[in-house]
Amino acid sequence: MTESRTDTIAAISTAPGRGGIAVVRVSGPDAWKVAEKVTGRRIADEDAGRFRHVGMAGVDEGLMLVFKAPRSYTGEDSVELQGHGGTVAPRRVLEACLAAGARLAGRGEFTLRAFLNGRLDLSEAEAVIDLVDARTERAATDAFARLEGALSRPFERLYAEAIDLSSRLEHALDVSEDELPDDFRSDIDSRIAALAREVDRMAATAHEGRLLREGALVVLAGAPNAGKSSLMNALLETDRTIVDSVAGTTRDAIEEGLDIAGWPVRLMDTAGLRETEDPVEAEGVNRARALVAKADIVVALDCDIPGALRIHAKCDLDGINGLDDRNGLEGIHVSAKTGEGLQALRQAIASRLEALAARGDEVAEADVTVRQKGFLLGASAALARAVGAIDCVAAANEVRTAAECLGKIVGKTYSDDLLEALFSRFCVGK
Ligand SMILES: Nc1nc2c(ncn2[C@@H]2O[C@H](COP(=O)(O)OP(=O)(O)OP(=O)(O)O)[C@@H](O)[C@H]2O)c(=O)[nH]1
Ligand SMILES: [Mg+2]
Repeated sequence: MTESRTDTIAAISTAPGRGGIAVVRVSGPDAWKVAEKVTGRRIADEDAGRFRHVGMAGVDEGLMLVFKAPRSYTGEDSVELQGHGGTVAPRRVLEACLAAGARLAGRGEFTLRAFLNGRLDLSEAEAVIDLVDARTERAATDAFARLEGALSRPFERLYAEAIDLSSRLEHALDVSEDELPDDFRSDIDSRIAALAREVDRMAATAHEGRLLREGALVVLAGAPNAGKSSLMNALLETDRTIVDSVAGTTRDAIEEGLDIAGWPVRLMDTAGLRETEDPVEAEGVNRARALVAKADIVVALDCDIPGALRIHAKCDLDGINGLDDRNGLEGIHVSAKTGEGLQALRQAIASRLEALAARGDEVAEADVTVRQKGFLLGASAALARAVGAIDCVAAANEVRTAAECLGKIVGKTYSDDLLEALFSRFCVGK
């Protein structure tokens, strides 16, 4: 972040590795000059928005797409050089751009410039990284809605209201009390309280946001040999974890990502719950208990765990070898061996996730991030203090604090630290 924000930057914007094409992006005041040197072609205003077939510094050939400020992703003059993919060709094109005067871009620096040039606000910039990171349809839909301003609009409204309240209170400080209407304070207080309710309502949407971005933690738990590892493998459709007829096979908790009805899920296989003398297994059991406590959803195999989704495993064995008396066969009947009940289990997990994410009567268009929630809570606390404040001076101070918190969400006010924390999550080239 200490780098200049007005020089010309370049980076490979496509994923590394084998691929059909790769895109080198150049942005900044000298972007066109850099591209002219690399391609040996003159760029004119009429080239903006057009592809041209070009050679690239004797190392590659491909298409050049020219953007003229402010009509580009960054809001600056930009060029995309689309050459052959792979490891070497794009790197050589990038090196040619650096030799022609560009600087290697830092993480998220193209998007940072887009923010600094007013092309998007901070909540939209966060949506960009979440869209790139999205692992499921649902997560991508949420991120795209935010990129399109689904959160920016309500945040702008809250910010504008806080600024208006703050300026009214500050105006009240400049005039004598009898110039103010009788109900001035009670009016302002009820508007502050209404704003606080709005802020709290938005903060509450962070929960679904977390489920979508980090994935829901779904923990398989039960006695040794209950069939947890087999069920994990069946849900993943791979042989991810070791299965054995010896009780106490799994010790470490094993995590794997999975898409269940569009929800990103972190599925965990755990050690069978029992008292044991073996210190390694005992540690595994402790970890399993901790995960059960932390889980968004616990899938309990033939055992009772409060709040858990109970299932009856190995149902293919029912009626064979006198096994049909196992714990009353409660819950969804599932067999890792035959696949019976797996779909019903997925559906049950999905509907629990829906319920976890639902917030009363109203479904928000998109959900706030953890960063945004922190500022919303800061604003909420300041507004609560403002309502009870002894005089207009104190109230004005608190409302100003709330406005600053809200301003940081969209980037009305920002510090280098804030930008650094946000954009360091990006990859180079975005
Ligand atoms: N018939 C049948 N056998 C199963 C099924 N699921 C698991 N088994 C068998 O039950 C035994 C234990 O399975 P695991 O998946 O290792 O059980 P676990 O709960 O992970 O056991 P620990 O890791 O020791 O706690 C193995 O011999 C599996 O082959 C099933 O759906 N049907
Ligand atoms: Mg196991």
